Amino acid sequence: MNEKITSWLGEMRELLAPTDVIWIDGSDEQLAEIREESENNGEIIRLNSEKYPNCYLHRTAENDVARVEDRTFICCENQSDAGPTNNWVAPAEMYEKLRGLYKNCMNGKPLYVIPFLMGPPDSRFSKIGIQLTDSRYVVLNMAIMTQVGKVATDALGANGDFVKCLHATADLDPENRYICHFPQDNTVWSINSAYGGNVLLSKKCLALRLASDMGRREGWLAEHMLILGLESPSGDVHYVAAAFPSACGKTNLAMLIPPVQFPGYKVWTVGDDIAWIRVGADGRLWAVNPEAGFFGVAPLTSKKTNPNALASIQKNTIFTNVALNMDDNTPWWEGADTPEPENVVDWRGNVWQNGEHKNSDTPLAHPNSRFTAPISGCPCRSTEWANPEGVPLSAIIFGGRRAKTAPLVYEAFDWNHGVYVGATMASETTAAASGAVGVVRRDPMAMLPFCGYNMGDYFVHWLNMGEKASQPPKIFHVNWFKKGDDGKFLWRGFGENLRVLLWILDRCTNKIGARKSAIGFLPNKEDINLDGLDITETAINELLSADVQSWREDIAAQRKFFEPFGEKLPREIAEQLNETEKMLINSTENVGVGFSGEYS
Ligand code: SAT
Ligand code: MN
Repeated sequence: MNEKITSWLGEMRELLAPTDVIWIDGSDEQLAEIREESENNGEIIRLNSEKYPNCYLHRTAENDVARVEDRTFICCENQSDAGPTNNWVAPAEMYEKLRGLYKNCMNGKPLYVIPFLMGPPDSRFSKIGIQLTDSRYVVLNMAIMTQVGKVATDALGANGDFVKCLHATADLDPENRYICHFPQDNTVWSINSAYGGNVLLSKKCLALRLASDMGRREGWLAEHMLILGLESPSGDVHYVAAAFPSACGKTNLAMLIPPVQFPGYKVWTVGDDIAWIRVGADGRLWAVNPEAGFFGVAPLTSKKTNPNALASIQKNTIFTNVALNMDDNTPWWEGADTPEPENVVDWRGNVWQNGEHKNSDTPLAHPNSRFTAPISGCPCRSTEWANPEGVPLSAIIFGGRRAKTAPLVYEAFDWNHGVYVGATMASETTAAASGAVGVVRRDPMAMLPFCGYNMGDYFVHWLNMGEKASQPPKIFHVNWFKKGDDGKFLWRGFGENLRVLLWILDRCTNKIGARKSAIGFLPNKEDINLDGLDITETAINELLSADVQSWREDIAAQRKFFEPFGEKLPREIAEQLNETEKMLINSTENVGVGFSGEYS
């Protein structure tokens, strides 16, 4: 037994006062037993065993349905190390406050101890955590999202280090809900929530907030990115990592099915949410997905939008806050393939019979309802998921939801310009976090809620990674969500996004040119394959250009966002911003952004 575990566990037992301690060994028998207990206690509902074998539904408290960014803290010694975008409290003060809340909170309940491994076994990328929790729902989710039990304890050995993760449901009091990170102690403490990213501490807490900080110290990156492999008809596979904010389509892009006009192309999913990225011996960037499952957004998942995700969630899946079709005991959500059920229980547990919900405009499934499904059940999973070396990246893509400003796709001039493009990303907010939806906010590299240290230092670290990599990937920006004057999306998205991925890879392999503009390289229209796509000339022109006026306004917003970083904002980023502004001033209003006619 690893002594560090014994002493930590002793201390935690004393604090939490559970009745019992149960080690999760990862065996099917043990997990089946926990599922049965949860079912008997009403914590999960077993779904139709024929249509959805080994699938369950769980409902959270109504006030506990998304990440809570305002209750999430980085507790390092100096506030300046957390930076202006993180909530901060000094570690001693936060520990003391939380100890009061945790004191005896597991009275009458067992404590589950979940050793978990993130990343392929025997890989320099991988990390180990141990999560303590009183929630069986958390145990069952962690067993899907990570590799739990023996595989983790074996990797840990007698002396290995691990991230100490503590979660307690307590009484779900939103006023005392805290998600706290202590980077100096490799520790996460979460209390008074039982929802997703707040409590599956492997995910945003370890794999992004703490890992980003470890990555800075150890020379690698922990990013909020999907990883996919795009296979061409000749059989070559190129890998791409893409960062979009939560609920902006990472899972859909990672599992894309090419349109019929592209026979022989195939997308392989390595990951849908998180990438750990290191410089390889060959000077390229190599990435692994540290997770073993998907925690995806259910609404709008259908045969049309994402058949691979749909296939992945037919078995061994936990659904959270979706609706329940009472007639056949199956899950349902807005945007599903089947029509709204006549007799249905909504995500809150309210029953609607004989079609009576059809007169209501409240959604049946929560907009942030989720599925937790193992990657092993995904028809397009990449065999490279388990490769201890990871996969080499040809391109990095940033993107967000922007109704107006950003074009469908553009390419950064070089690595440093790409870091500036990532640092100035913005997106309309979604239901994945509590708070207003649809408001544009700046979200650098889609990491605003997940960077565990000062984002100014984070930009420096990104710039340094480009220096260390002699063959860094090219950097791009995409926006699937641009709207026309009629308020409708200009681009169909989903499978059609392959057309953009192919343009990106053609740029990476230097097959085609592009137009140089103030914001980056824009595609020549003829280089994006639009075969069989029903799209007007006006729409495509609109998609492939950017409006100078709204970019100038965006520059002002970028400056405002960077202000609080003060000295921490790297000079390179400030210079890129000034340079872009200058080029925009020289651009004429009518021709879009600086169509200088230059080619690259
Ligand atoms: O709830 S999670 O943080 O895991 C999902 C997300 O916001 O990306
Ligand atoms: Mn995410």
